[in-house]
Amino acid sequence: AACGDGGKGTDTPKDDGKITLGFSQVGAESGWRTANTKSIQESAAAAGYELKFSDAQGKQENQIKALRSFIAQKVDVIAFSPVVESGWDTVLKEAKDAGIPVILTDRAVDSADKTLYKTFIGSDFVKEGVVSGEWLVKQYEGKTDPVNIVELQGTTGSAPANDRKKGFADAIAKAPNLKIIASQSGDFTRAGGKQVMEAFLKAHKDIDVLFAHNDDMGLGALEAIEAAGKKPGTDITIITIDAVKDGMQALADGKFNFIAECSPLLGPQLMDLVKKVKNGEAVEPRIVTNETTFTQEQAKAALPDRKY
Ligand code: GYE
Repeated sequence: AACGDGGKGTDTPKDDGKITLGFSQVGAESGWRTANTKSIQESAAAAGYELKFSDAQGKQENQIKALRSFIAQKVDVIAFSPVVESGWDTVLKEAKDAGIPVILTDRAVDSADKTLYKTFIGSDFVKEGVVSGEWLVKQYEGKTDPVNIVELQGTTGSAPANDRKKGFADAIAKAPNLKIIASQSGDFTRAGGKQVMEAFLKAHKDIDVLFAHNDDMGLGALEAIEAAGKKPGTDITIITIDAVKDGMQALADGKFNFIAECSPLLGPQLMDLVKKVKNGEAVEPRIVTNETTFTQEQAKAALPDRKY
């Protein structure tokens, strides 16, 4: 110990009682993600936590590296939004062995061992797909003509892509004339949505409906549809998920027809959970976000107060 420091030494990090949270984010692929990152950063600051924030740029290998670095740094709690569902058991076991509690935010993992994480906070993605499909079935109620649907899937292997696809397919199965004629990943980005929609429009002359797993891909698709000389929202019915500002604007403008909301504002609830698991308190294993749906009229009414 250096002279004059009371013999305490300076090489061990001092515990100032501040909670250190390591958070590994998916990336910055969409408006949803930007709002989610902001919510997490702002609420960590408001809670007085030290936030170690890491952006995985859409790659699972980067997330695994970030989690290992959080373990090495002995953070109090790790939270992350897993890019894809599978392949987490080994690193989650490492965190568990190090005695660091893990919270899943936004997206699920498919690990069979549920003791590898304390809780999972986020939306019910299957339900978002179901309400989207049910709305569409209702639009064609009493009609038997074939309805051709194209689908823009989210990131391959991600929980929201898997679950939204399933929920939507289950809901439209009730109307045999509603058929998905093409389905491909646009990776949750505007550029991806535009590119895949261009290919869909070239391959299929008779597209009635677009179901996009998020607003951003729908917004990208708008450009492709307009460039093909068609009117989005009229010639092609468009359903998306998220309800970020740009998506809500497109809905209010009549270019989208329906949005199932998915809330990115997980920060405040996450910070409460972080404190609880740090203190060894019991938490619910699954916390589902509250959300709604929007028609064009509802979007017009909601837009002025929309925060993101
Ligand atoms: O819907 C999409 C984002 O995991 C819920 O990821 C999230 C999804 C969201 O890129 O826009």
